[in-house]
Order: sequence, then C-alpha cells, then structure tokens
Amino acid sequence: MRVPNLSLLSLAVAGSLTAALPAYAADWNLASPYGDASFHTQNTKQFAEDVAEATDGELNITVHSGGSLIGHAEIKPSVRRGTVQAGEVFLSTLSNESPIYEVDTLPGLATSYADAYDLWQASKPIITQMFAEQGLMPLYAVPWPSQGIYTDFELTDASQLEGLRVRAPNINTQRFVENLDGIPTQTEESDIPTAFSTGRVDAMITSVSTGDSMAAWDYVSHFNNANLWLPKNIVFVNKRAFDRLDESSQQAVLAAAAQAERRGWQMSQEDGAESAEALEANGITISEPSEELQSQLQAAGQQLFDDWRDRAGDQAEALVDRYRERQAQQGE
Ligand code: PCA
Repeated sequence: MRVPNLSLLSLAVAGSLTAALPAYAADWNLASPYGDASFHTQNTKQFAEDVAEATDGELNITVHSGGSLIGHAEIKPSVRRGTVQAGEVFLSTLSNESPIYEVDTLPGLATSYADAYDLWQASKPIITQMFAEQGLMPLYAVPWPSQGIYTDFELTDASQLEGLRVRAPNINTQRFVENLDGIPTQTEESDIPTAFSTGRVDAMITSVSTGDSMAAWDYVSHFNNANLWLPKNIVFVNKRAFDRLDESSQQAVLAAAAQAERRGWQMSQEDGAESAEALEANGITISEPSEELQSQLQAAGQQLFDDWRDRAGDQAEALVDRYRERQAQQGE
C-alpha cells in the first residue's frame, strides 16, 4: 500500500485554505461598562456596525456592554495588554493616573455643549500623547448630559446634604460631595439600583440619562439640575491591533470614529432632553438650583478647582490656558 506524503498533503490543504480567505480579517472585542440602555452603548454599537460595513466584514468589532466582559477598572489595563483590542471608559475615572483626566469634571469650567467641545479639542492632543505612551490610541469621546443631584426630598439648601451618603461616579465628584459635608460612595452605574435598595446610598450625582436608564424614580423623588459639568466617555484601541490592520481598514475605523464622535455629541443632547421627560413622566420633580443653593455649590466647586490647581502641574494648567484661549478667540 502506498502511504500518501502527509507533509505535501497538508501543505496543499493549507494552501487552498489561504486562498479561500480574504487578505486579512480581524475580530476585535470592545469592552464597555455601560449597559444597552445607554445612548453611549447605542452609539458604540453603531460605530461597530459602520466599521463592519465599510470594511465589508473584514473587521468585526463585538461590543461587550454593561461590564459583561471585564469590569470598568480593568478595561484600560486589558486593552494595554492587548487581551481585548478596544474599550470604552468614563474618562475621569483615570484621574489616579493624571490630573489631566479631571479637566472635564471641574465645576464651572465648561457647562454647555459648545464649551465642553472646546475643552475636548484643547484636551485631545495631550490625552492622545498620554494614551500613545501606553500603546493606546483614542478613537472618539462623547459627553454625558450635565451632572445634577438626585435626592428623595426637595433640595433647597446645601446643608441638607450634610451626612447624606451620596453616590458618585468618580473621584472629583466624591471630593465635591465631601466639600458639601456629604459622605461620598463610589458606585458603578450598573450598581446604582442595588446601592439604593440595600440602603448603601441616599442620594446620587449623575446625569438625567443615567437616572432614566437606572429607573431613578424607584429610589428618589427629585432631580436638581445643578449643571455641574459634562464629563466624557472615551473609546480607544490597542495601537498594535490597529497597526495590524491593512490601510483601508485603518481608514474605515478612523472615519467611523469621527462619525461616532459627531453623532454621539448630538445623541447626548437628544438623550438629555428625552431622559428629562422620562424622569418627569415617572414622577421625578426636576428643579433648578435656588440662588442660595447655587452659591453654595459654587463655593464647593471653587474649592475643588483650587485643590486641583495645587496638584495639577504645568501640563494640566497649560491645557486650561489653551481652552481659555480658544474661548477668547471665539468671543472676538
Ligand atoms: N453617567 C455615568 C457617568 C456620568 C453619567 O452621567 C455614571 O453616573 O456612572
């Protein structure tokens, strides 16, 4: 009996397989802490669809929402290692790395979408550089609607916050709560319902969007539209994974990212308006801060800003100067 030459046979099989495959196909995983109810996740899923379409399926990005693949704090380290190719995080949670990441949670600095966009333009070069030093590349950033205060009573005076356990999504919000003599608790968005139902928190600071997706009306009755700041999510990729794509796929990713950024800023505004309506429809009273409360919040905010300045360093100061210059030029 003649024994077939196995090595030649396997070469032939391998050859025909290669010929059947497109030039290069890649599958990326993108991890996000936010659930499917969030407009951020909807935008990121649309981004993934746009990339698949533009590359004719050669780059498939699977979005793992709601922290289902990895927890929020592990997303950036995992993308750095390359165990997942892309991620989305709440930018200000990186503040333990640098005060640069706190600029979009500084009270009174940028409280409209136009100002927040200027601040992002002023921040982008330095954030891109800091990400590049870690082998990462930002794709786009999108703000949440402005942050306000949810309570189960009508908030008219900051003294009502004394001793209250207030849920906060990042360190600067925690500091802000401390400046108001409240007791801050850092809680992920997805843990909000449990935090309230187990009595771990009495109040929270977040946007109308998160209040709506987390059914705030189950736990609180009032939203004070304090308009503290418009913090952003950032979507980014492992640079080695990006470099491995062929040129046309790289272009497709960048084009879809630019489109996702434009769409996301629009969605944030629309979702803000719709979420406010949904909150009211479910019985939440929305009010603007009284003059008294406004000046108390401003004082707590000023303290936060001054403390930030003390630890910010030259690069962070330069960023704020760049932002102010942009604003001054536009005002001319
Ligand atoms: N929602 C997220 C981040 C900011 C926001 O509006 C949260 O509260 O966790």
